[in-house]
Parts: sequence; structure tokens; C-alpha cells
Amino acid sequence: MIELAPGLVYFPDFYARAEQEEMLALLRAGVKAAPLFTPRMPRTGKAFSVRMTNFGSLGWVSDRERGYRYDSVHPETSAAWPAIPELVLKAWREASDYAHSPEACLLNFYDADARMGLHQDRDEAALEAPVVSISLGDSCLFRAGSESRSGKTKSFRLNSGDVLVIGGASRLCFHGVDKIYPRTSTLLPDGGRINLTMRRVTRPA
Ligand code: MD3
Ligand code: FE
Repeated sequence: MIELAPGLVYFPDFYARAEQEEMLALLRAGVKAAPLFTPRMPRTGKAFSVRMTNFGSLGWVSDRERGYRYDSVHPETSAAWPAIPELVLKAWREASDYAHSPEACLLNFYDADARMGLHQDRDEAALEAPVVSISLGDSCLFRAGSESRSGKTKSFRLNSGDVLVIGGASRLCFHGVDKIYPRTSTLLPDGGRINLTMRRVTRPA
């Protein structure tokens, strides 16, 4: 366990290869029920290069008309999201010290050309809860800054099986994914990167 910055805690190789393979099979079953969709920016309608789906009682979605939000159903099928697999929840329970369960697990799929621009995660009412991220497949170069968009940033690499816990002083920091390193993992036969982020959305009673 390595503290990359205050509240930004890195667990390299949290999941062994066999667990990553087991998780991938569980995620594929989920994606069959809740297909990847292309989110769009509010107002402009510009497409994200990352495709997404969700697990859990709430999923993060975005479109031109209604913007960023959490919704209990898939934007294209209108079906409830699949449950968060226990193997995924293991990272939340063992790497974070938050007492309540996550409600959302956003799956981001990056092909070799996908990126995620610098942004804050602030669509959750439960900002005292951490975000827990799991990386699978090709490695990426990830960047984290401060609570100001123009603040200085530091870059780190995330590899398949790594877990990152974002809480405390890091919870509202700007962050993004600058680059995917193609063919750095054999987990996904056709390449690419999957990131899962678990979030508590509503404040616990
Ligand atoms: C650092 N995902 O889905 S996860 C996102 O790799 C998102 O797909 C990225 O940003 C990805 O919103 C990064 C790790 C992460 C999440 C939130 C952070 C790192 C963070 C908040 C502050 C600092
Ligand atoms: Fe984010």
C-alpha cells in the first residue's frame, strides 16, 4: 500500500491474475445484460471516447439533454443495472475503511485511442465516502491534481489488477487518463483497458 498523495492510496497487484480472469468473466456477463453505451457531454452532445456501463442500484450516465447524473436504469434498454459482483466488492471492503456499501460501480472501457479529460467526481451526495478504482487490461497513464483545475498535477501508471482508493483530501481533486499503453497486458484478448469505479452516491441514513 502506497500513499501517492494525501488520501490517494495505491494497492499495486491487489488482484492476482486468476482473480482478474474470474472478474473479467463476471463483467462480460454484466455487459451482455447492460451493453456498453457512449456517453455524451451535456449541452454540446460531444461523444466521450470511453464507452461505459454500470453495476449496482445506481449508474452514472450522461447525455446532451439531461447531463451528468445517476440513474437506476440503463439509458438504452431501460433495464435495471446488474448487481455489483462480490469479487469487485472485495476491493471496497478490504482497501477502503468506509462502513457502508457502494451503490454504483461504473465500468469504463478504453480502446487504444480513448482518453478521459481532467475532471472532478462530484455527482455524489456522499462526498465523505471514497471512490475505489480497479484497473484491468492494458496499463494507462493517469494524472491527478488539486481541487483547482489549473493546479499542478502528478502522473502515475496503473496496471492490470491494481486498486486505487481516492478519499479524504484527494476526493475532489481533478484527475484524468492521458494515455493507454497498448499491448501491455494479455488479459483482454483484443486489448484495451477496463476501469471500475465504485461509489457511494446517497448519504447513508
Ligand atoms: C484521483 N475514471 O470514472 S479512476 C471516472 O481510470 C474516472 O477510468 C478514471 O475518473 C479511469 O470518473 C480514473 C481513478 C480515480 C478516480 C477518481 C479520482 C482517480 C482519482 C479522484 C481524485 C483523484
Ligand atoms: Fe473521475
